Amino acid sequence: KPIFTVGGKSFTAVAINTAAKAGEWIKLKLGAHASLTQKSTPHDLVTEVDKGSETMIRNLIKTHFPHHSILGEEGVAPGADASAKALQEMQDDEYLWIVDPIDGTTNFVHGFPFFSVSIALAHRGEVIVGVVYDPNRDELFVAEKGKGAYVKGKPMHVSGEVKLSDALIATGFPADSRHALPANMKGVQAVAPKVRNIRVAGSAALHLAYVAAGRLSGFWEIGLNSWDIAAGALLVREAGGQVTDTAGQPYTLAVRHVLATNGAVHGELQTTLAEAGATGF
Ligand code: 2AM
Ligand code: CA
Ligand code: CA
Ligand code: CA
Repeated sequence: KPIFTVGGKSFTAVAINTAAKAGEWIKLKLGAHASLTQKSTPHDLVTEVDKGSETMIRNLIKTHFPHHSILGEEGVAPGADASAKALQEMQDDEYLWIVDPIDGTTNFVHGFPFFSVSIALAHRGEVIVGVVYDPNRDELFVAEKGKGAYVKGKPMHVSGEVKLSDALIATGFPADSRHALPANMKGVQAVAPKVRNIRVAGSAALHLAYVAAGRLSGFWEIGLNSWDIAAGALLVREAGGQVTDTAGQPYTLAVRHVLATNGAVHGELQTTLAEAGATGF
């Protein structure tokens, strides 16, 4: 079934095995009081487990595809500028793996069981494989471009709500909240009265996987990086949903303000964010 192969080796199989191995290891480390360091701010944390997971993922990918490029969160200096620059330098590479070794580090640190491993493979800037693994529920979300999206091997599809008033919408407050918080508050204030309810669970990649699986009608978050979004964006698209930036422009790897929905509520949610001045900061 997997289509994208080199020398008989499936990209997707490597992505799946790598995410599963890293995720199982992370779960073993949960509650083990990994040593904690601050990155850019007191809200921006990294643990030895983030770094260990990224090293494991890099080594596994390199074993199979030594000539591919790898962009991973913990391999880049903290801050949006360094992240954008690293992406810019690598985004035109033939094969680029985009890795978030733990998406939801704050949750991991607190033992709140909502975090994931996110691995995407881009071919000349276009995502062709996306895998998000939730070790707490042992749920693996997989998509290949043009081949659909799957959770635990079963096809998944976005939800059917057509009205915002029937929609369950997630958002996120990235650790860079000093800059993003005013827009976050404006967004929540405008969206909350129009939807069934809002969730803020702390892993952008897993929120996107939940949109793909039909468990959320939509998700938006501003101030993210390529590794938070790349795999999840393909999941949503291949599950029949829509992914743009918060201004409604097409998704690319450079998008930092993301809007992903079941498609039906996309326009209304985008307009609501735009009218509230909540599409960025
Ligand atoms: P992380 O856990 O991999 O850091 C939560 O709202 C989302 O924001 C998570 O996906 C989280 O990813 C991300 N995030 C955390 N700190 C961030 C920062 N300083 N800048 C941008 N995004 C961040
Ligand atoms: Ca982080
Ligand atoms: Ca992340
Ligand atoms: Ca991370």
